[in-house]
Amino acid sequence: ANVLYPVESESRELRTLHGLWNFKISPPSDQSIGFDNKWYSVRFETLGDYWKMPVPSSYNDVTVNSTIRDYVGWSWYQYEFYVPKRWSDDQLNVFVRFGSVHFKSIVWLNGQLCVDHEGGHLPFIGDASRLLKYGEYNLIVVAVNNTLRPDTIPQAFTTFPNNSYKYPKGYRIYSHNFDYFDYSGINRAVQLYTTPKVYVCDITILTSFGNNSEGVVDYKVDICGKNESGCNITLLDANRNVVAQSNACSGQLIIPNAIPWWPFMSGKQYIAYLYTFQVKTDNENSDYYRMKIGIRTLQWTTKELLLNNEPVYLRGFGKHEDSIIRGRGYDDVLSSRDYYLIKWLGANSFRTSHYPYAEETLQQADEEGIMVIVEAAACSLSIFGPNLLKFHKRMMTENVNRDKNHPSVIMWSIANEPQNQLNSSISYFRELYQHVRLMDPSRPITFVNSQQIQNAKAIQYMDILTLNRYSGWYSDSGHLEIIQYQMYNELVAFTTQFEKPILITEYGAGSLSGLHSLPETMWSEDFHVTMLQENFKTFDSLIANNIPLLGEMIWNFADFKTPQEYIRPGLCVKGLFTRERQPKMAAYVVKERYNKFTSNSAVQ
Ligand code: E9O
Repeated sequence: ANVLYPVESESRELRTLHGLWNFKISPPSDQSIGFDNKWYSVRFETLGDYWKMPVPSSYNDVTVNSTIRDYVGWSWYQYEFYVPKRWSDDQLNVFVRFGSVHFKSIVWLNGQLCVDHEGGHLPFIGDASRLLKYGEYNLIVVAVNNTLRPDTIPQAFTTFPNNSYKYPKGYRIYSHNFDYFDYSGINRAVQLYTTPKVYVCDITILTSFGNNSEGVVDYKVDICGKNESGCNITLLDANRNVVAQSNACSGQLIIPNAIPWWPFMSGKQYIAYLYTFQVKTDNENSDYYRMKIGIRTLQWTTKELLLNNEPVYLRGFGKHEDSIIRGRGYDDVLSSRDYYLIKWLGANSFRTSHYPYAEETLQQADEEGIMVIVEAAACSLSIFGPNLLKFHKRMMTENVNRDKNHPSVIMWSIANEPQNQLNSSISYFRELYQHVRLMDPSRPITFVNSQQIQNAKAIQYMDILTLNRYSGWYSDSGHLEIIQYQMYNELVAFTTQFEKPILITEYGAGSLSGLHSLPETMWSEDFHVTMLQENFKTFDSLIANNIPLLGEMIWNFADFKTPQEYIRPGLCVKGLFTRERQPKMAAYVVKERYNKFTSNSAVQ
């Protein structure tokens, strides 16, 4: 798998294709127009009618046009660029790489098919070497289709209500069961990069510690290209001193007195120490590739999650990639701001609800020492079948390949809130679990469950019970007094029945920033605060009574956009922060709690 994050080096050049692309949508009623009129080789300028669209960004909220905002179908992007003549050297490969296009894409370069891919939030690569032109403009065209189906991850359903009384003929209704706005388009980096013909195309790292606290790095480097090549491997510490070396493409590095990767603990000595793993291919025209790694171990039992042999307690939340105007478009500024806020809160973790986040975000998690549960884009699956399973497996393969080397990634969540009492879902999740387990033996696997205990069936195959619970909000709305009783008893029931530890992956309340009421009522900031505090008390008594609780994650870090509906004011307002990333009252209460913890474990 050739998905290594593109980096520059002595042997590689990298450039982005960011900026204003030309953009067209097919009329909703004529989805084949772009294909029929060969938009993949026609400059939109010559057609007259087109938009300018920034890349990377979701297209939905950039314009003032509601058809574009709500668009479901084929949209078309194109961009023109020059490349340096030296890239025509036939000793080089040139790849074009998309960090994420939502959802399905077909890419043409100079009128020729380059690559296609189905599935958002994950990178894919096309070989541009033979297709590029030198000394004249190159035209790249991307056709994007954001239509989800019952057999895609995630799922959506298209129906034609055959009801002439209410709807005109051919009227289409498109619906899905998840509550986030399905931002579409070229959401992440588009990069061109070169490599030598023989090049490093994959690296797999597994770390551990020896008996004398030496670090052990088991590694495997895949070399692609025609010729066989050896490898020169060097491991550098943060001061760029060489701490280990090898001449084999796969093997083991031993680092005396290795410094472990630790999660962030405010005010403490823990550091998220990173080494640099450097590969030089051992041939005439060497390729150089460098990647940061952390040395840490991960274990799980029926009671604990252990990082470097110490129990960890997760203090965090679920997030979204979501911001005004750019939607799910990756943005360094937003991502950095979020990490400042995460650390301000004293949190040590988050879940990438409800899809894999940008690679840049995970790199920053490695650097900051934030533990991440990487979740697949499988939110609210409701019907199951072989085609869906096949798709889901492929998504997991791509996801694990992409993220397997991050020390920050401590768990795979293969789905969020699926129906899981159905027989079809039970065999589905057992098989999916096995698929991921074979690829990655080193991390716990779960899916997030929102069902009542009597309907929570497929979770029996997971390593951890990850639960979403909304006592006082979705059930017994407004009844703050019942939270402790319900939460305590339910969590005890779950862990007793399944003999596994519990992680709360969602709880919380919606609040409108600035709305107050005393005594508390739903939607006020006051209610939000008390709701969280009632849950805090529950967690503390569970911990005090040795109930295996691995952590607490609030829904959500920040307010985020939802589809239009009458139960939400355009946003899910369960954020600790507003969508503008300013704190609500609840954020201060969480900050106070999360900073009380004196270690990475549950000790306060
Ligand atoms: C998924 C998340 O993306 N969980 C939902 C969140 C929400 O507030 C959504 O934003 O809609 C909560 C699911 C609650 C399930 C429990 C329902 C209990 C009904 C009695």
